[in-house]
Amino acid sequence: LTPNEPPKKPQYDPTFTDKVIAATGPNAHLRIAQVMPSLIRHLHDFAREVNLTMGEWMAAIDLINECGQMSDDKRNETQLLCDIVGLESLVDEITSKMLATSTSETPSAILGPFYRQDAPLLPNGDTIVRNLSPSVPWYQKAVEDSAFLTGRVVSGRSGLPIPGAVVDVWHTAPNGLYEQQDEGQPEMNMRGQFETDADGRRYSLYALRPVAYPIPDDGPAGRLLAMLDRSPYRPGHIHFIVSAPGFRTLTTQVFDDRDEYIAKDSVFAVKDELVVRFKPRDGDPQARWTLEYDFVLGP
Ligand code: MBD
Ligand code: FE
Repeated sequence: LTPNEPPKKPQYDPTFTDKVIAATGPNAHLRIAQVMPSLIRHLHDFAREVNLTMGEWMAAIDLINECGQMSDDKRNETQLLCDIVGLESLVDEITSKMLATSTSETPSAILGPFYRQDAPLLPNGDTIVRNLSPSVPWYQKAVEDSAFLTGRVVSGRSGLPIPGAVVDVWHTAPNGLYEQQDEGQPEMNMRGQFETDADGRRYSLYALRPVAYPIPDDGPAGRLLAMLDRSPYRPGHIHFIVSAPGFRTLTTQVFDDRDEYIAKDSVFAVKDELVVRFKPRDGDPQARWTLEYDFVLGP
């Protein structure tokens, strides 16, 4: 285009999209035959709406290929790409609204790319901070943010606490890095699983108030954020997967209300019910803060 030329409004072949959809065979898989015509229609409409050029399409192909090439068990760049356009949060909302039976259930939030299975099962009252000594660079911050986390896991239907529920928890160290991103942290640092006990029916652990941190921005997802003039930061958050036999497993996050990034999460996971307030804790040399949080599970 020369600067003053009005944008062209080409007429595209109006039968083309239907022709592609009609190519679906009679033995196509049921769900695929349901989903793909809609995907094809939206992709075609999108390309026509923005007048997508071959050069732009190829740049997108390169970007997606690069996401796949740099992904491994420590980094999932394709997932991150979906996260920054809100797709993981949207799919999480759709899934939970399809399955939820009541509004009393704790809202879900996205899993994110840093979950690790098989975090150690620890006794209630243990800590997930595995290397807290004055020699770690963020020792002082960890002392200031030391926190006791406790609560019940409750049945949404009966309102009764569930014994034997498992709370799988993980968050970053005060340097904003998950253990697998950081050579300086021991294996499974800031991760653990806790079982609600039969008597108190509570989980309890020592952790830290979470800090805001940037999602990895040295790859294609980060470049796209920069082109969008957006920040890579997420508000400080703690991840949980809460499960119990007979109940729907809850994947969620809680967000510290002190955080300035609460209103501008780069992956759009914040929900009001998941914003929590830590309270000062007296007389516990292991923690300056307490968070009490109940998880309500659906059937
Ligand atoms: C994270 O730590 C995270 O929790 C999500 C959802 C996306 C990117 C980084
Ligand atoms: Fe996270």
